Amino acid sequence: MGSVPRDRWSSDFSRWFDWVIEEAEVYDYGRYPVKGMGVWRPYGFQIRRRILDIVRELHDSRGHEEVLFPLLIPEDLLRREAEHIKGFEGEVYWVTHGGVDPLDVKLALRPTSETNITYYENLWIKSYKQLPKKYYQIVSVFRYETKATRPMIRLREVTTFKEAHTVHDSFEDSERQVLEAIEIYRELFERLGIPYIISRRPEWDKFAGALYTIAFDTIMPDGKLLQIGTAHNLGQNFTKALDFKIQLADGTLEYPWQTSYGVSDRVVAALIAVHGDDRGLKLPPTIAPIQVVIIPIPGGSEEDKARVLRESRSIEEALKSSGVRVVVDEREDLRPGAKYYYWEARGVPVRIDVGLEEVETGMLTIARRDTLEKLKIPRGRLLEELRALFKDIEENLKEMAWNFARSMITRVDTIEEAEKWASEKKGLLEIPWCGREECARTVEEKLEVKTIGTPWPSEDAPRGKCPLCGAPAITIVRYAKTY
Ligand code: A5A
Ligand code: ZN
Repeated sequence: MGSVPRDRWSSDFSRWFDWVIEEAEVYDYGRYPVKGMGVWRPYGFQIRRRILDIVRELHDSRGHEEVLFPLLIPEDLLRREAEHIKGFEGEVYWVTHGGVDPLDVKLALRPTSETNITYYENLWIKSYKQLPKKYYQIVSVFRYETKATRPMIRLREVTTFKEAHTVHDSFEDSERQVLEAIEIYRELFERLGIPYIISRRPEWDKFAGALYTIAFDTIMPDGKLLQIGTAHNLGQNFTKALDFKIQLADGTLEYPWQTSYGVSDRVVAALIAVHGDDRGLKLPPTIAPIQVVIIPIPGGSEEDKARVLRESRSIEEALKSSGVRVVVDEREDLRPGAKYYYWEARGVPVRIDVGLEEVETGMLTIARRDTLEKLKIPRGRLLEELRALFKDIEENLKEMAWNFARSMITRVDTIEEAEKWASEKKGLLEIPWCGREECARTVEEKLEVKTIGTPWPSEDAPRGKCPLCGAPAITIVRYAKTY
């Protein structure tokens, strides 16, 4: 297993990604006259929708309620929380006119929704008895990103922004909520087979307006990290800024505590990136819009052709009625080889070749997209075998992705080793740390990496010293190049 050549996939990942989303008709990017905006094409939309089905299920089952808040936020409201606006100032798109008239109050296209959601919570929630409250919405947000924009990965219109916002009657309960958020994202990434590393972001890289940020990162094929989800404890920062108080159990009035957590289009990008190979997508069967493609192998007389086609359609019918997403590729202008190429690029997990031999022997030839292995399965046992195969493919994809991710993590104790790593290897670097920003900043500059943060949950303090200042290490700290 895992014998697929991955050269292009890993050596020129950005180009591979641009190629695969176009080849598989997932996402059209770069041809629109506005930068940072793309189009979910029908095939990509179906992948996205299946992922969102899981996202919704994970939130709904834990008492979150789906809602929809306004896209526009008046300037004074967005400016209420000082740190928040400081962080987002440079990224906000402003609506300044209604028709030809300048607006009295400029309106922001939401870069995120803490302020307008808190505004409503203040109107709706009066008492601890209504808490905890957990809302989420799946919407577009707009960020005038200044780093290089990339399809799905760094958008200016983030079209698949799931943001959850919660309210609590104590700090302890908001801490419990952060744990629930982490559990939700863990399960999401487990189900998608996307490897993840959980870190507490350093103070200087937390969400603007939060007490702290816990982030999920995955390792892309080129060794760079991609942040694929974040959970923030907002403390009372926004409730104080909006003068939102509730009555506590003891009768006193207090500002409630909040959390927020989000994922985006990046989850789809990660799914594509961590599983793919040089031939294209590899989709887990649970997500694949098409799980099985049947290729009739023509040959011989018109009569033989008709038999092959009849058998192909009959297999299709049988699978369809059992809930398998299946198509027969009956196109006459394409040879089987071209069809293989076409469906491999689209990541269809299982291919069934039906030729005259298969019709006559009742033994079907099956090809797995994940390993490119071929196997023979008797027609009579097809459904059971497929079900087992789907499970196996899903587990294998996950395992291969995790094996790669684990191979990209390096722990060292000295700065010499760290420099050696920087010149030879990619991925995630872990070093003992004294906790001082200054030391981390020095490493960032020396190695041209970003501080990813400290392990979550926190590990026992490593023995030894911060290799920069010699002070006792209080934790491990992580560095990497990032998207
Ligand atoms: N309100 C909170 C949840 C929030 O906005 N958090 S966040 O700023 O960290 O964004 C949540 C997630 O959206 C990030 O972890 C990242 O995975 C994704 N994201 C952020 N900016 C993005 C962009 N420009 N394009 C695509 N995804 C983005
Ligand atoms: Zn130090």
